[in-house]
Amino acid sequence: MSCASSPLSEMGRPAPEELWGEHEEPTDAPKPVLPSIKFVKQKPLADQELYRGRILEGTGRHWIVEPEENPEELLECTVAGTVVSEEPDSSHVVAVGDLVSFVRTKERAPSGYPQGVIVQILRRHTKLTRYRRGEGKEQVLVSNADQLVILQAAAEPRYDRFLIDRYLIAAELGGLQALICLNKIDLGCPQQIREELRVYTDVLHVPLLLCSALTGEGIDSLRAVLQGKISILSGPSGVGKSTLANLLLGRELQRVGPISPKLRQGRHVTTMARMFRLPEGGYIVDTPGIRELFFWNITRDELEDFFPDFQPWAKECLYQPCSHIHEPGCAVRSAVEQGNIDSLRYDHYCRLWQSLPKYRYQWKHRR
Ligand SMILES: Nc1nc2c(ncn2[C@@H]2O[C@H](COP(=O)(O)OP(=O)(O)OP(=O)(O)O)[C@@H](O)[C@H]2O)c(=O)[nH]1
Ligand SMILES: [Zn+2]
Repeated sequence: MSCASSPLSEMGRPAPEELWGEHEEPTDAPKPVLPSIKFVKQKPLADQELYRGRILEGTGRHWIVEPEENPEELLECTVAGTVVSEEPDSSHVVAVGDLVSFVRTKERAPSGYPQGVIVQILRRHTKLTRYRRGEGKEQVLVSNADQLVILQAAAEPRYDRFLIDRYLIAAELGGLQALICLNKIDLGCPQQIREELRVYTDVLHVPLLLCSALTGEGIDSLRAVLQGKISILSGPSGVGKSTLANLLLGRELQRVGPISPKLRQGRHVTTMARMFRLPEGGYIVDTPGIRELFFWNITRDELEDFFPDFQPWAKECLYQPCSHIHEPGCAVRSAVEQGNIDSLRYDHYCRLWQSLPKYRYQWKHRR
């Protein structure tokens, strides 16, 4: 196969033989290498053309890949026995949102899609993760998204500020922009809600969007912030996630994907995220089953880093470092008493602090 015939070369990317070092280079020519590859066990499928694509959904073993060169043609892929990964510590080798290199195979999958084999996972720019208790490893739920849309409702169910605070931490940990979207505004009073959520907009500078999937209010603004971005929609059951997604996609969102039920094995299938292309550009990621809980690999000492609203006062605490829980002369607690720090945020800090281990190694033994 010549370089000229390779679709990857045409797109300015290394041809497969360059990736795997297949052909002999003149000794004075610089060796083409991919940046920061952590481990390569052997050369898999060395003489086949490599394509790039994005993982839209999967079962843990089978993955739907949207090829870069033709997003309309989806493939069902498995993962090669030996895969080049830039994320070797992650407990899931492949995650929804991953950018991958794959080779095509001749057969068609039972789903009717063409088939392929994933041979490389590119570095993840962002990740929404959950900590897997007892294993000491993170589980990547969605990678390479731009923003986390914290979906809540004005009522039925009324927004949950503890959940908002935990999602904000998850976003910060994963390098994602956070955005609070409050649906069902037809059931609430916008002024009152804006007032109650003022700490997020005015102190933490998190955008707040009020909308109603029922009346259409605020939907254009929501479309505008999603356009061209990869946005994870996350929120508790009943806030209107599916209704909003249907509205944004202009079609019924199918909660069950195309991969045959027989292949849907493994304990994480029910929590698998799915990614959908928006008509106006960008993607939304549906995250069923991961609405409530996040466990993450942080310790008590690190928690205050996720509460930037405490920072101006934390410097003034008598003891340094200060947990802001029990030490005398704590300026953070004084600021809460004087109304300078939102008291509910402080309550949530205390609840989280209690639930976190003191030392990182203790995460491994938590159940
Ligand atoms: N009043 C009002 N009701 C809404 C709105 N959006 C959705 N609903 C209703 O809220 C209920 C829950 O909506 P869903 O879209 O199923 O919510 P969900 O978040 O996907 O819930 P799960 O499927 O359990 O995850 C449905 O009865 C919707 O019709 C809204 O903007 N206003
Ligand atoms: Zn303190």
